[in-house]
Amino acid sequence: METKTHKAGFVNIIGNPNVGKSTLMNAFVGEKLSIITNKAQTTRHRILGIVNGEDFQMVFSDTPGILKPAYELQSSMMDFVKSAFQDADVLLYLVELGEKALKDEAFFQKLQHAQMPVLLLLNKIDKGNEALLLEQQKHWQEQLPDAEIFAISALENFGVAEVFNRILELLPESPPFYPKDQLTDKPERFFVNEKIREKILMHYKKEIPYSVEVETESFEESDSIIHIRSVIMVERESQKAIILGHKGTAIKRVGTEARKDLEKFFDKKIHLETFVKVNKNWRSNPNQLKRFGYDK
Ligand code: GDP
Ligand code: K
Ligand code: MG
Repeated sequence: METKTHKAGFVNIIGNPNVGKSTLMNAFVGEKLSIITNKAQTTRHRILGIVNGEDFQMVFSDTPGILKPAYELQSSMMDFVKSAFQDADVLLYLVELGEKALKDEAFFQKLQHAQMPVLLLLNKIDKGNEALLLEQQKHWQEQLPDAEIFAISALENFGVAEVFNRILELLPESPPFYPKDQLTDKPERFFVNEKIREKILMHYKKEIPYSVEVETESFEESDSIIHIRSVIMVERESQKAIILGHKGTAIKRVGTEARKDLEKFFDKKIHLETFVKVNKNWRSNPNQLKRFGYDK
């Protein structure tokens, strides 16, 4: 009797902030699961993106960029990165062309001693030249002799298919971990929160985006429309005024842009209401952090 084998495993993407981890995961999955901006700390959670084939399931995970934590929220973010080391069947270590080292030495030592295959992906090669690429390949080969190196552009989808094929070869034989029609581990509300946060990252300066958390209080879907109510939380009254803007114009822009993107994401008409509330020092409060899902 012929038995068909099935492969499945966890493919975890790690690296410094802003090297293109979220762009790469979205390229693999073919959906805008992770929000992307040119600012560090855009990604705060570990987000799964699942790619299903007839005889395989690849469970990608996007993680926050590696940093030395300065407050409680950032420590939780680094716990997500640590967990990504533990359950990986294949590790994708993403570096940006021109970069020389990981922002945290301890994480780099973990990489050097990793038990699973490590693919070192040199990203953003669309911005470089041949000489720089050769120099970088040499540098990383010396740093991580056991890693296989690929040159890619996540943004332009260059080299991504080659990496995908190599991962498929490396995946262990296993039944699927998730239902084969599942795309991610996060609920719908998570993507609403993230989309609103993306707009805040894009439109506000300095520490404002880092002081914000978004919580969607209700998500009610009918045949024709989704009604959503979301609260934007800041740490201080002064930040609330900035988020609202003169006559509420700033918050209105966030709401309109988020709604348009969410209509594409959910493929449905959306009615989005946003409120701004002060939640004093939530970033340093373990109970609040738990409430917002920063507990692995
Ligand atoms: P992350 O912080 O590692 O998740 O990085 P993001 O995916 O959020 O990307 C950070 C910035 O780099 C964004 O402005 C992306 O558009 C940009 N970026 C990502 N991949 C590439 C690439 O291959 N080429 C270029 N030129 N830019 C890229
Ligand atoms: K980013
Ligand atoms: Mg990211």
